[in-house]
Amino acid sequence: HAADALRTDLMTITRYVLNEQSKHPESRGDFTILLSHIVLGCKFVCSSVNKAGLAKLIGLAGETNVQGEEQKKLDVLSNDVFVKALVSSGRTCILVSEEDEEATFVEPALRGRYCVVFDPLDGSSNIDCGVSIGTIFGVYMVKDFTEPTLDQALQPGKNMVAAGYCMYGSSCTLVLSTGSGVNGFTLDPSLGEFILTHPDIKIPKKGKIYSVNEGNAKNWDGPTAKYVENCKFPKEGSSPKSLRYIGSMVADVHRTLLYGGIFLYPADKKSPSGKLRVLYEVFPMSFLMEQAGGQAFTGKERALDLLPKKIHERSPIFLGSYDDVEEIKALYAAEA
Ligand code: AHM
Ligand code: MG
Repeated sequence: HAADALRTDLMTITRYVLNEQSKHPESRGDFTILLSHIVLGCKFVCSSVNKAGLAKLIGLAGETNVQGEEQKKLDVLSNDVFVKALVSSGRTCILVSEEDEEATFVEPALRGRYCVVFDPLDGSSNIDCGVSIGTIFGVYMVKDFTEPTLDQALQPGKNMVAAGYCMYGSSCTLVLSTGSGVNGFTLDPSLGEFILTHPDIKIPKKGKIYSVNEGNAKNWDGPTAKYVENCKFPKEGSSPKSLRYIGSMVADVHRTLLYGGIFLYPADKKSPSGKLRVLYEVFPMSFLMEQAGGQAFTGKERALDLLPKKIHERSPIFLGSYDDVEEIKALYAAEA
């Protein structure tokens, strides 16, 4: 009985990654260990996010510390947990977090061969009203980790060995790619384990949804404006697309991945490089999109080809279903 097997033969995320690794004889289990520390961070943030609305009301432990200081903000707390979990894994040498201005270089005794770039809690404007937020991460391999330097964190996205996000939504979902497809895992709160629920995610080739902050429209460039115009007033014979915009990249990208369509955070006159950060927002999401059969484009080039010069650099981004991104690429090509 297939259904019974699913209920009793649980494919946890650790088991899944161990299986994957056994295909690579050179692998020493380092990635599995690193991932289990990332997963720990996600579980912690999930539990904090779930309690966030109650913290003020019932005075959860930790709300005020012994010195009577106010509870740390959720994004700062999440960052502290991720940094400590990653350092203590003994598998990282450089960490780049949205929350920290400078990169963290791990002390020699705890160094390992991975560089992790992450946004511990993205979607800050949605925290206080209980709307979905998420964690985004990307992993690079560092050649010489005994002497880590900043440029080892400044590699193009195509060099990533893994990328993923965890969405704190109606359920807690972790989506991961280690470079051979995309898989989704859902946290079973009673077990405290992520279970494979969305094997081998493929994004529909074409979608019916576009996702963008249209409030910026007056400052858009020609191709972006034309694209969105086409979504609303398509050529005769095709129907208009639906607009969905949460304002949490993880939630907007997750929906795009599952339902198809396009997510845009374009450049505009006020922010000529857009808003989203290359290393820990644009790259991991672009990596997942390509692995799921979609595309990610900056308005000039394939997003994963970008070579960032600074750790907090921004880039415009258009990502999603293959055909939909093809359309915006054509509009930019026509203008060039
Ligand atoms: P944040 O890092 O301050 O949370 O900002 C990133 C978020 C993304 O999750 C989302 O895609 C975007 O900002 C929404 O921006 P806007 O409010 O300009 O539409
Ligand atoms: Mg962010």
